[in-house]
Amino acid sequence: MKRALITGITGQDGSYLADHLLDLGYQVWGVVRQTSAGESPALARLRDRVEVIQGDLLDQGSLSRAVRQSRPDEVYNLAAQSFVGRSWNEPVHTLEATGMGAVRLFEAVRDHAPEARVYQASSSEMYGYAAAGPVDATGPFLPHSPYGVAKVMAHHSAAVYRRSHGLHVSCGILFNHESPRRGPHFVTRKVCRGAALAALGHSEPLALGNLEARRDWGWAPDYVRAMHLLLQHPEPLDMMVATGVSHSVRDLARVAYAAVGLHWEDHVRLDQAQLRPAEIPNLTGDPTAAAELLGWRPEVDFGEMIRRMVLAELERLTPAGLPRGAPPPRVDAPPPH
Ligand code: NAP
Ligand code: F7E
Repeated sequence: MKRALITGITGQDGSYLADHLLDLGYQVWGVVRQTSAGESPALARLRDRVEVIQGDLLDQGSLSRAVRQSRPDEVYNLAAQSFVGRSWNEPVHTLEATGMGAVRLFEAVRDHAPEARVYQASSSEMYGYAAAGPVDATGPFLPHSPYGVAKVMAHHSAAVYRRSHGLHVSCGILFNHESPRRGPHFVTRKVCRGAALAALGHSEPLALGNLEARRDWGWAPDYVRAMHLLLQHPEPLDMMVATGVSHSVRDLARVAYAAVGLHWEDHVRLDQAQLRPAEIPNLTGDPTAAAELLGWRPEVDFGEMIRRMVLAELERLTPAGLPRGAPPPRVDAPPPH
C-alpha cells in the first residue's frame, strides 16, 4: 500500500486528491494547521479516512515531523496562501507561506524521505505578463502579483532540489480549476452563488471587477488526477495542466445566470473595489504535453462545470428543499459531490 502526505488537505484540491488517492488504495496523511475556529467541514469529512498531522508551512519543525511520521512514498505540496487578490495586501505572508513554505517542505523531504516523489503546486500565475507571448512549461515567467512571485520562487527551488540534491520533484503548472469546494472569494464560486441567490429571489446585485479577464477554467477533480499521474512518470517533469479553452468573466456570468433562466445583466454591477492593482488579460494553457506524456484529458467542460456549481449553491442555500413559490432551478446536472 503506497503512502501519501498531502499539505493543504483541507483545501479544494487537497480534499479531492485525498478522495482520489484513497480510491486508489493509498494510505493518506494530511498536514493540517490548528485554527482558533476549530475543525473545518473539509477536515470533518476526511478525518476518519486519513491520518491528520498538525503542521504549518511557516514552521520547519512541524513539516519535518510530518515527513518523518508519515514515511511517504509521495508528497503533494498543495498548501499555500492561494488567493491572488489577497497577496497584494499580504505580500510578506504570501512569500513566507507560498514561497518559503515549499522550500521548508523540500528540506524536510531531503532530510527524512529523500526517495519520496514530490509534487509542487505551481501555477499559471507564474507566467504573468509573459502570457501575452508564447509560453510553455519552461516559461518565461514574469509574475505580476506577489502570489506569482512566491510560486516562481517555489518552482525554481523545486528545480534546485531536483538538480542539486537528486530529489524527484515534479511541478504541475495548473491553470484555474474550480468546483463546489472552491473558496467563496474566487470568481467562479462567487458568480455561481450569485446566480443561485438571484434564482431564489434575492435582489442584491452581485459586485464584480474586471469582466474582460479571460481564464482557462477546468474541473478540479480532473486536475487532481493529473497531479497523481505526474508523479507516476518515471522522470520528474514540469507540466502544464489546462483545458486549452478560455472564457471571460462576462462569459462566466452569462452561463451561470442562464443556468437558472436569468439574464446576468439584470443582476451584476461593476465594482471598482474588486479590481486588482495589476491584471493579466488572458491566461490560456496548452494540454498537449499532459495528453501525450500522461494520457491525461479533462472530462468536464466549462458549461457542465458551471451548471454543477450553480446546482451545488442552490442545494447549499436550500438544504430543506426549495421554498414555495421559488422559481424551479433549470440546472440539469447530477449532484457533483
Ligand atoms: P485552497 O483551497 O486555498 O487551499 C489551500 C490550503 O492550504 C488549505 O488547506 C489551507 O489550510 C492550507 N494552508 C494555507 N496556509 C497554510 C499554512 N501556513 N500552513 C499549512 N497549511 C496552509 O487552494 P486550492 O485551490 O486547493 O489550490 C491548491 C494549491 O494549488 C495551492 O498551492 C494553490 O496555490 C495552487 N494552485 C491552485 C490553482 C487553482 O485554480 N485552484 C491553480 C494553480 C495552482 P486552511 O484550511 O487551514 O486554510
Ligand atoms: O480570479 C477576475 C480576476 O480570484 C479570476 C487561484 O486558484 O487561479 C486562481 O487565481 C479572474 C481574475 O482566481 C472578480 O481579476 C473579476 O482575472 O477566481 P480568481 P485567480 O486570481 O485567477 C490561479 C491559477 C491560482 O494559482 C490561484 O491560486 O476573475 N475577477 N471580478 C474577479 N475575481 C474575484 N476573485 N472576484 C471578483 O469579483
